[in-house]
Amino acid sequence: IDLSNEHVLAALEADMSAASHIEFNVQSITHYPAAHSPAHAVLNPADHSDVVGHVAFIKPEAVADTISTAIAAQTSWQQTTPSQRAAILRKFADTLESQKHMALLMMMAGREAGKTLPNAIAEVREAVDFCRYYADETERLNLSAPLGTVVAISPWNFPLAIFVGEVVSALAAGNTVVAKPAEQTSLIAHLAVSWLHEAGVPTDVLQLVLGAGDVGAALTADTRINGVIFTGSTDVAKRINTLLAKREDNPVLIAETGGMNAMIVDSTALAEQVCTDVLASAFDSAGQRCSALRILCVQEDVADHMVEMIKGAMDELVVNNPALLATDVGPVIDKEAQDNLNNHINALKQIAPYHEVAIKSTAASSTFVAPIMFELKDLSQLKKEVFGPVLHVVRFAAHELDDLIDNINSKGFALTHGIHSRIDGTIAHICDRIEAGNVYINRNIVGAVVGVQPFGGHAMSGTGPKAGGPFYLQRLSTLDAWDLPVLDYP
Ligand code: TXE
Repeated sequence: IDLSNEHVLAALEADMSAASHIEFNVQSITHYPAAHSPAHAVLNPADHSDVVGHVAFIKPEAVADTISTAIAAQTSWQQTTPSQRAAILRKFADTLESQKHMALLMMMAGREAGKTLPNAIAEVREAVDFCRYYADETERLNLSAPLGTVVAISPWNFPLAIFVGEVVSALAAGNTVVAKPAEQTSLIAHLAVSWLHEAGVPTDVLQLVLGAGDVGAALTADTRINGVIFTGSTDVAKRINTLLAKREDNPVLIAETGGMNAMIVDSTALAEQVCTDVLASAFDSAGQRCSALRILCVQEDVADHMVEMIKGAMDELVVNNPALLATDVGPVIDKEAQDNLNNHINALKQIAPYHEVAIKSTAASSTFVAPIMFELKDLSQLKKEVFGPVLHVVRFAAHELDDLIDNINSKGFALTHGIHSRIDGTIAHICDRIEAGNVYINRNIVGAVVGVQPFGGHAMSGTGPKAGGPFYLQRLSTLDAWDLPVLDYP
């Protein structure tokens, strides 16, 4: 969708506002509708007076039946050809892209997850890209030896893209799937699964179970499952890993978890470019991306200038209801996230200078957190992963570069980092020493660019293989890597 085209924008706004008054009432999509708790209301994080819908969670003791259903469906799904499965995924991708469906998804990403309009579009686009990429991949690899039944557990911060990416990768490889989206974003996941069924995935091949961590725990504890695809916190990934490691049959775990991502800026960097990239990397999606920038390291001779420039740019950020076109930063997902962030922010305010953005929203009840930049003495003042619009700046002298990199590495995460420099030698040196899945050079830090730039980390950030890359589907099948055609990947 071209946001610079007035006609397209007007049509989209009309579609979105027509959809914005709908209340969605959903429960899991399984063969066992009775085993649900009473429904609870889903509130728009930007304005709690907007009730988006009602969701009934499945009872944890009922999930064993969904696994039995998925196992019973394995044979028929396994007998489909890669091209038949690919055709279904492409049909689903076309559905997502049609204006009516896209407007509904964007409205839902805004009302349920607090996404701004550009973020909501990016979300739909990424989901579409995952479908088409994994459709192509299953045909290229001619995949016909799936793991069996895979559980897909996803987070709320990319409630459509990550959810769809996990589900369609497992389906493309020929697995039957039980999908559990984050408890905060059941509604958008429900839309996606309904449309996957309409596109041709049988309802027992893909089931949707709605619930919180106890439901995820029950699914992953079922010893009949053959694999888990998980995106979320490092703590939960460790728990799932412990469960699966107890089994002798080696179930597969693909986990994508957190990060403490840094950008190193030396004195040769282009200040304006750094400023633009820092704002996009740290505050886009209200900082709720595993790849978001948390630590900005600026060489001391340019630090004053750079920090002043970033403060000026921060003052231009519009923090408001994401339904408004002018909004740059929306709310954080819920009260718990807001409280966690406020605890971190209030503690740091006691010991470090800061610059904070004003919130424009006037909603009586909402979960906004003002974007904030702290100037830290050193990295020891930042103890854990922070998941929101909080940027931490440290200064370094040229001779301290290696110590700085060691300090960043010692945090234990290895997801995404950035470098801004005009010296090739410096860039190569940092790339050599820094631990990361992806390093972004002289640009903003982003996540996956499906099929072009696979995404994922190691150490506390994940297990690999990288999402949207050529080895992902292999991990979801039982074929050995060397049985498969090799792609000449750039
Ligand atoms: O995670 P949680 P959240 C990371 C990000 C941050 C976190 C935010 O760094 O730490 O995700 O998401 C289910 N057994 N990334 O707070 O709590 C839960 O219901 C099984 C990294 O939602 O881990 C939800 O569906 N499942 C990233 C899912 O796990 C359990 C991209 C995630 O919840 C469970 C996005 C249990 N015991 C976010 N407990 C990347 N690296 O790509 C909870 N769940």
